[in-house]
Amino acid sequence: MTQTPKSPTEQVTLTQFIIEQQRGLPDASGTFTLLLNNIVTACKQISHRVNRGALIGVLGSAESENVQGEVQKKLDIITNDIMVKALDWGGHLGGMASEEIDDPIKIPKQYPKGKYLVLFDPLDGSSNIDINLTVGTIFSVLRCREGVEPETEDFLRKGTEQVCAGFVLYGPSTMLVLTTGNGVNGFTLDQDIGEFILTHRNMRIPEETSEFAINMSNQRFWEPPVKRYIDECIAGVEGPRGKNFNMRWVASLVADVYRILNRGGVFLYPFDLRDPERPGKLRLMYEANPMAFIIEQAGGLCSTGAERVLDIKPHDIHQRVPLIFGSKSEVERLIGYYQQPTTE
Ligand code: AFP
Repeated sequence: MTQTPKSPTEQVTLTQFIIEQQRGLPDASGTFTLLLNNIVTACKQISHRVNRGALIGVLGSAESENVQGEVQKKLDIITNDIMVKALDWGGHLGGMASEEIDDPIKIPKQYPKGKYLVLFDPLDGSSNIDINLTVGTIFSVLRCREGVEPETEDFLRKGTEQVCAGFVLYGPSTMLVLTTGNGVNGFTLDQDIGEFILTHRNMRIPEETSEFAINMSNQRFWEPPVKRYIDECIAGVEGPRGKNFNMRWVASLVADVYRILNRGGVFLYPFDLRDPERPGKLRLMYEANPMAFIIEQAGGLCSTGAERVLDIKPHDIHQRVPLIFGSKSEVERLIGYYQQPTTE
């Protein structure tokens, strides 16, 4: 998708875009715009830190573990703090949940509470940070029952209930990809003026593709439908698909999603047999749900293989799920393989 640069007078900033989208909605009070503004401010701060990297001593391990038992990077902690500090004071939120923190984060008593909940992964792909690859922040916004102190239960809602989902990509450019349930739009941070500018209007995933993304080192643990699908891709022009496929795996979900939004493809982090207690690697509330909302809004599909991700009723705020998404025809094919009786 090539983008033609616009002159400054023709450019649409993120704030202008959101205000124009919200205008005309009967119950829009401007609160959502302010909330989004705070998320974006945090992401600009994160972008700055990621960009400065070793110059400001933020790379490397923090020698602590997060709630998932993963070793935290210094930037996992710094970015989590940036998100919390940018969001807790505004009066728009009833509470927050972070992939890095065990329990939901309460709004400090001195601040008013609002009608939204935000869930976020402050630095997705952080194992890539020390090798200067693309990382990102993912967020998901839900409505909150007004006047209540939200408990974990209040966050455990299906992905279909999201009012907004987005991610910011810290790559060669810093980009924001956003949906409020009315298509997907991409914004590029103009570092000179500190504003996100609309550069990718109405992003659509191409329906057909010949590119797949999966961590091949887990091959021996895959279930038969995934083995079959990947074997057929690898067989190329001589195989049942009759065409050659290419493989890409960044190991940064944000980067893999962004590629698929632009040029199609299919991404798989499926259930595998390594640890039957762990149904997948990616987290439903911080990764799968927001990405599923974006992917579906861009015309793609997102499934566990057995069910639509957005229809999963969560039981744990840090729950993991299998994740398969991308170009519609490929995901439909995979779902079809899951529905067929296995021969192995
Ligand atoms: P980190 O945030 O620990 O780097 O994990 C990244 C991630 O959650 C997601 O962004 C990738 O798609 C996936 O893990 C990569 O997993 P593998 O390292 O198992 O390939």
